[in-house]
Amino acid sequence: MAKRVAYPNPLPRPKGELDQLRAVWAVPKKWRVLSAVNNTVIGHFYIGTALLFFLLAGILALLMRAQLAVPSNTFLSQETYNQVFTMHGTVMMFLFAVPAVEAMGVLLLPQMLAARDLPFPRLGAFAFWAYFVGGLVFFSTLFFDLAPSGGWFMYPPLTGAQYSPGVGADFWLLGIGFIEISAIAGAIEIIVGVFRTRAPGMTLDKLPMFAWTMLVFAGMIVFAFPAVILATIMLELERALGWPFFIPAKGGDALLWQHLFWFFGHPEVYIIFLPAAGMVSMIVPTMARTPLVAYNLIVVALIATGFFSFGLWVHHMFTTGIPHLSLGFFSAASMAVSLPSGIQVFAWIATIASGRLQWTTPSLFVLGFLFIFTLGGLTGVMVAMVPFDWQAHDSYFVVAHFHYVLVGGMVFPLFAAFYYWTPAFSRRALSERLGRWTFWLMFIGFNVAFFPMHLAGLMGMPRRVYTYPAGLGLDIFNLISTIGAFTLAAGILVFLIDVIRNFRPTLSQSAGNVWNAATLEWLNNEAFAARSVPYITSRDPLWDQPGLKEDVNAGRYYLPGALTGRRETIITSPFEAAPQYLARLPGPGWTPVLAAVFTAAFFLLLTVKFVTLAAICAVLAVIMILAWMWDSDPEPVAPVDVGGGERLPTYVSGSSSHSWWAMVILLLVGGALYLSYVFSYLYLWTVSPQAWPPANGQAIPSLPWSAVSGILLLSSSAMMFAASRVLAQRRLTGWVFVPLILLATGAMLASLGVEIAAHWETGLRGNVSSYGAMVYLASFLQLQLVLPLVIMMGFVLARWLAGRLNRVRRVAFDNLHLFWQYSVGQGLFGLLLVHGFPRLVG
Ligand SMILES: [Cu+2]
Repeated sequence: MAKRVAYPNPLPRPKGELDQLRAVWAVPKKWRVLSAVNNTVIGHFYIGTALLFFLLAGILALLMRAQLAVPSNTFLSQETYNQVFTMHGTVMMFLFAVPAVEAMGVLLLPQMLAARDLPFPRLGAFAFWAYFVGGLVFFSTLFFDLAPSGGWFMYPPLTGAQYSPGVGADFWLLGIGFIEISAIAGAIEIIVGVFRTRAPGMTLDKLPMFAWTMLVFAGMIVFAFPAVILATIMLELERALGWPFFIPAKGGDALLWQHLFWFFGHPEVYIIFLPAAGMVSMIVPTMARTPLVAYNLIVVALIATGFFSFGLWVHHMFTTGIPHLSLGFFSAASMAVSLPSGIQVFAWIATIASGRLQWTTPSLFVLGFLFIFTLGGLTGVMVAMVPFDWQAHDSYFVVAHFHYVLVGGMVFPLFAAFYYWTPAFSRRALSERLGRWTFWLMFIGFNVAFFPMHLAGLMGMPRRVYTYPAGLGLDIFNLISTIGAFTLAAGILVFLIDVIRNFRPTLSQSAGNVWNAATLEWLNNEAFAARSVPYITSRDPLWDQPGLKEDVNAGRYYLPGALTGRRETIITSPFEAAPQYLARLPGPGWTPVLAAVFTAAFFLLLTVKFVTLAAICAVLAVIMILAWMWDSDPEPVAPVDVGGGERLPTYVSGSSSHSWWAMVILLLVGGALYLSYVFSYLYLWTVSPQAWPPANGQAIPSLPWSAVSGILLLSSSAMMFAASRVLAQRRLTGWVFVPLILLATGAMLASLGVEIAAHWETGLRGNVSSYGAMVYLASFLQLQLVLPLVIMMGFVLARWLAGRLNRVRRVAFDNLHLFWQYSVGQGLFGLLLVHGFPRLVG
């Protein structure tokens, strides 16, 4: 093994090295810039789009405040108002908050970690474009009176087919689908990026706090989003096919939706808040000119918050009549989760106290955040008390509470971040003078708008009403709130003027490290991030490692050029950040854009029931994805010297490959989705145990049926293991390999066919009882795995035939194999549950 040398290499760099690096990473010119996949370009698009949705949803808020300014107002009709508040909440949560923090991660993480790019640039581009196209179409439903109107959390039975007959609810259910896909794709990118593309020497205890929070953020997405994905699948199946998951008369339960939704929805609050807290943890030390106090404790607090936030969802359901013991547990847990947030707040205060705070615009926004968020936390403890919540539930008190938490906890830190990081990406910093105006207008406007809502709520004003009669004592609070809302909007207007006047994006001539910050994103960055990848020995490298910046710029560290003539980044080990191999990355291309457009079109066409067109778009989307995957597993070349005495291989397969990591995370998403299914199955059984299975002769299929299905699954698993062995042989034996994988595919398909036929034979139907619906849902979820498996199998076969798959170059097969064995496991578990459980309890 090569000796690791951490010192900068004093030898002069070869001529033309920097020019070649620039050429390889060049951003496409003019309109072709849309085909860029580089994180800096995509990051800018991403943040711009998130801001656009923030403005659009903000305008909806102003419409609502205009309507509520005076009693008995007729500015908006009731139906329009319902659509407006539903879209305001949905757009703010799904199209602004989550994408905005993800966008900050995409833009900042590679620079912060001194990676050239994120590990899957095309996946990142795909995630962005799916969000951009789908989000805009989804928003425009408002202009055609087709927008959903059942509230952003879409409770059935209001959103079921009976009470929401139009396509509005379908737009929500399918329209949110691609946003979920986009969020999960981004989460995979971020987890693999943080674990595997850090600068050499940047061990986990030297990770910038923002990267820590993005890691927890992405991990929470992996486990929280599947619950809402399953819920949307179920409600859409109920609306489209009549499978009665949420209809009590047929054994369903509307509360199941609430459990699934809030199992996602509560962590969602922290999914938004934690990255914002991470931004604050970066800004505070710079502005106080001192290292962050209690780094380790903050990391523990972050992980604890991420963990505990999954145990609180029932506090959104205190008024639904659940047992008192559960109420006590969830009430206590809801109060306990304020402790880790408290740790962070005290760590920031201690950091500010131990340094000398510079009174800049980012500092102002941080202080504004501390004030507003703490107030929101205090009202949070109030509504965590069950008896108080019974009074305040569904009133404006709750509206005030969660706006203090979300706007205080996320929007103010985000604006701090805009002012803080602009100099790293723009020729000029934003104006400090306009920034102060922005801050004070926003801070005063926010409090004037939302503080009176606490009082209106306590006086009995309910949420989601489009008007109220005069003389109840609500008039004055509402008028003040409206004035505050427009003041807040004026602050954001000043911000936009500032951006237009001063923001000049650049990839090489930024204003630079104007705050004298300590972390690597403040090195001289271009499209490829820093000129060379430094060896890190400190948590605050630009403060503690003298000469670092000069050595990095002179190319004296790792990877000073384009060593294989392509885009590349160093993949490091997950904990110690020791260099492991050189990953070659793709350049610009249209396939991710087109794949995203077709994916969004698929979901939206399905909504308006253009099934054929939707199917065509799905096929086109798959073709585009396969086209980009085709060159994403490039041919291995000889190991290269990346500098510092480090010779790295250019190709690895197995568990150290970064794409293996991505697949494992994807399977965790699948597992979380399936666990949500198991929860729903058991939950509906407790609701109607007498119908499990129904007594009307629709028995469970006889044992041989179940056994055949299981044996087919097991044999397909065995054949894939055998195929994997064959592929590892030195002598290529295609006539064994190809039949093996084809037979495995046949067995997998047959197993699913047998399972569905067996239940159909007994006369069981999905639309008659919740039991039938749950049985067929298991097969539906299995089909969701089998379809991609068949497509991936075709892809692997094509690569085999084209000579792109062999003993060494086998990542495509390994990924398929992982996915395969997972699907076998899920299928077997499903058989045990669906065939075994009713026998056990029946
Ligand atoms: Cu909550």
